[in-house]
Amino acid sequence: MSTKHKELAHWVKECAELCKPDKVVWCDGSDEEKNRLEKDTFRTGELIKLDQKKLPGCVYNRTAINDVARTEHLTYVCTRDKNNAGPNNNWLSPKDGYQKAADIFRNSMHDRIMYIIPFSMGPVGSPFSKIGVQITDSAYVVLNMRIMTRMGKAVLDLLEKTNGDFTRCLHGKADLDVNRRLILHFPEDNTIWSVGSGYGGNALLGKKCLSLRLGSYLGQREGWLAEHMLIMGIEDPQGYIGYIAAAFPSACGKTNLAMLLPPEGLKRKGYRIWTVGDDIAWMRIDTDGRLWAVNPENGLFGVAPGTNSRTNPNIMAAIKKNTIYTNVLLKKDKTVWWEGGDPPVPANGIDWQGRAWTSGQIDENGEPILGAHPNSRFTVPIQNVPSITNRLEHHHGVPIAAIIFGGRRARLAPLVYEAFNWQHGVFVGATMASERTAAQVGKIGEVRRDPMAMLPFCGYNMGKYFAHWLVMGKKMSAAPRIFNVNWFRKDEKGQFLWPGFGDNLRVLEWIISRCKNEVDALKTSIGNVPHENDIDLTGLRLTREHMHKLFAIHKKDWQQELEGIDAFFKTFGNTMPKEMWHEYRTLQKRLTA
Ligand code: OXD
Ligand code: MN
Repeated sequence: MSTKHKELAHWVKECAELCKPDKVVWCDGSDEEKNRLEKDTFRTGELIKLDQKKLPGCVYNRTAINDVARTEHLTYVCTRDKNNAGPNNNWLSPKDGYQKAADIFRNSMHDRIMYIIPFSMGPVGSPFSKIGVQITDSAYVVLNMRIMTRMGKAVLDLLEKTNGDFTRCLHGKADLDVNRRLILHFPEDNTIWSVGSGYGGNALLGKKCLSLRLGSYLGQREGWLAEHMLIMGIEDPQGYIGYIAAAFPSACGKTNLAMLLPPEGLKRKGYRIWTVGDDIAWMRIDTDGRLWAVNPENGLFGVAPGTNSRTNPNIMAAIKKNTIYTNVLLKKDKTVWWEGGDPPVPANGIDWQGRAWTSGQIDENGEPILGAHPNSRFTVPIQNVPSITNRLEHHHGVPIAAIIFGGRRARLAPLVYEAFNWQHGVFVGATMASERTAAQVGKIGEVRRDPMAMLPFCGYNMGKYFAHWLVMGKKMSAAPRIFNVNWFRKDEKGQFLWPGFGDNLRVLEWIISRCKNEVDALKTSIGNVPHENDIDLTGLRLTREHMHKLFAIHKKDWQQELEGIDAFFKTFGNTMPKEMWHEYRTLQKRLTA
């Protein structure tokens, strides 16, 4: 197989001349291809076949030990003008970027196969979808792209038929050396180069690189939004489905929320949840003045630790077949386990680093030795999820009633509050902050500002990104309402105050009622909060005092927060829209009133 698409053929030739693979293979997406790739990787040991009776179609992978998470310090936006990348991105000039990466790519694929993967983010052929072609020397990446995107012959046929444009995505593992690793975005050339890593977020270029970094850049130019958001529908017994899009920093439970099961106490109400996406939303304004969202992906790349039949029964059902497990514990019986997984804890196994592991082992510092890496993952087709929407292939997507922002804040933010209007909502999103998790390299627990959960993913100057959000709001006659939630508030003893998981539906119920104008709210200095009995707590044993703690607004803490926001906003200089400073000052006033 090759291609009639002249530009594509030319680009592939150029990349082959740079990387010098043994062989070029065009991926068609067929089952035959999948079987062949799996066989090859079983032979080389890159993948391990799991027990096909217990886990049909499932395979296991271990990454290099130094290659287990996104490496934000090695991720760059390469624009001609540095200001366009903004203070939120590492920057290299396109010339330097290409040169540095080319030095690593050069001859890096000798004795390797170069795979060519045509893929579509969004339904194939939809005017809202974007086509990319990823080149990679990793069969593991091909197998992941099969799950995460729509890929293969249908996409290439379309590209040839329309002689269309495509994002050039060049990926190579090179020597997996962290000192020779770069993840580069060239938005002005519609190009992504990633070298030296095989980890999902760095290597599956349709996800963070195309759908968010290049996507946000394109969204600003073309008048839409590419966001780090889950999309879900909440259907009430009358059949009304309220769709929400929600942004949380990495590893804050987006996947769990997107497919939650109603808690016992709310079962009588007969809600059903429909999962549309767990990580990325592309949103456009339609002729009805509302915001409509599609999930451009076709699979989930979820964090395994902490996932179990209580926290997420839907995903536990989904990952029983056709799933790729990465860096989890491999059990003797060729099944898998991870910390916080379903019991029983296995007595032994092989850990994510390939070492013999026994439960209860501790290291020289007395810390438990983990069987699974904290950022170990499963890659699973979205169609496996029992709660999957039937709207996945609608190019139009679903109408969004509410946008939700959230983070991990042990003290500050109440369980839920609603912004006064769109502009205030943009401020709420712009001031999001969270404690760092294992999905990013760095110190776990440290608070970092992460506006709209897009700090690592906004492909251009974030000051301009906030301005774009403001413009989008002005264009809508029926804009979604904006809320903030915090499932992670703790008491004096460090215990979580809110049960989370399925019980989060209680908060979503209030949010939907607000969108339908069914309940009033209480105005506070930071936003509107629920009246005391407006969150249905049936079946939960939470005292009044407990709820007060969940909703307390400590002015001192908020004043301190303002200082952090001030310093953060200032880093954007005069690209920070004046409306954001206006919201800052009015919040300051309300807090001192
Ligand atoms: C992810 C992330 O993998 O946000 O989705 O890191
Ligand atoms: Mn994510």
